[in-house]
Amino acid sequence: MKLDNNTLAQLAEHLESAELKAHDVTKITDEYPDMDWDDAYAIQDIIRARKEGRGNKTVGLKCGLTSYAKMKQMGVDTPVFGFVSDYMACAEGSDIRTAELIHPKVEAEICVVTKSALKGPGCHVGAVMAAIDFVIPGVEIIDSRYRDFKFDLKSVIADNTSASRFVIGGRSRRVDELDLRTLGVVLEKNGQIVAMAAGAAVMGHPAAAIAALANHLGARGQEIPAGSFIMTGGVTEAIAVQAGDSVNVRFQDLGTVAMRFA
Ligand code: 0L1
Ligand code: MG
Repeated sequence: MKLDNNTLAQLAEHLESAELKAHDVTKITDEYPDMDWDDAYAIQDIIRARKEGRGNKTVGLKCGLTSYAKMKQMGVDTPVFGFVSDYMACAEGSDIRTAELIHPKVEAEICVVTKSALKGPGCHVGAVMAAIDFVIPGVEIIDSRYRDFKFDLKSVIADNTSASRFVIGGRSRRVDELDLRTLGVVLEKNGQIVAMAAGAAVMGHPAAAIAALANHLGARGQEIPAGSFIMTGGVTEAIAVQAGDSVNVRFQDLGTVAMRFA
């Protein structure tokens, strides 16, 4: 760790306040170029503790920057991990209020709920497949607090990987009814197809993203508990949205997830 506890707490307050007040900030590594990966996750942990301290429940874990399309879009090569809170969940078909957001983008994500715990190191796709209870389609609305989505990996980890809103819809399926690698996803904005991909776009297999999450947590002495909701990361690049847009994502064998931006 390169930052002291006061600085970590102050940066967490700075980033969470930007989220809750919907205003952008410059990336924190501009001021703290020496901060390390542990500092970045420690700031994210403080943001999580602040939310939980106010009574917000942490309702899921997220993997980000897991598809080659997203890595290319953002110019990075490493997945990142974060969490989602109860107030971030939006009902399928609902209006999402853009006034509460800075510059939202949507991502189609294959999500799962686990039935047993997963613990790294050494977690692999087979262990993850055995631990998945069911698969459910989702859309994440990311909203980096950094001006123009300009950040580096440490800054974005501290900013809880741009987590903002998410919508779960469609239908859930048992994992043995699906081939997660060939599962097709078509993302439409205002009736036009704007992106499409298959599950294998996510690290070759969406379960590989969950294994990476378990190994990341394992290195910090933590695990993925049974019953966890996990978002495996956008299968395509993220698509910018604004008030008036409608988004419809068709997931092969899993139905459609739809929302409007108001
Ligand atoms: O969920 C994600 O893939 C977001 C990761 C953070 C980077 C971004 O804001 O695009
Ligand atoms: Mg995402």
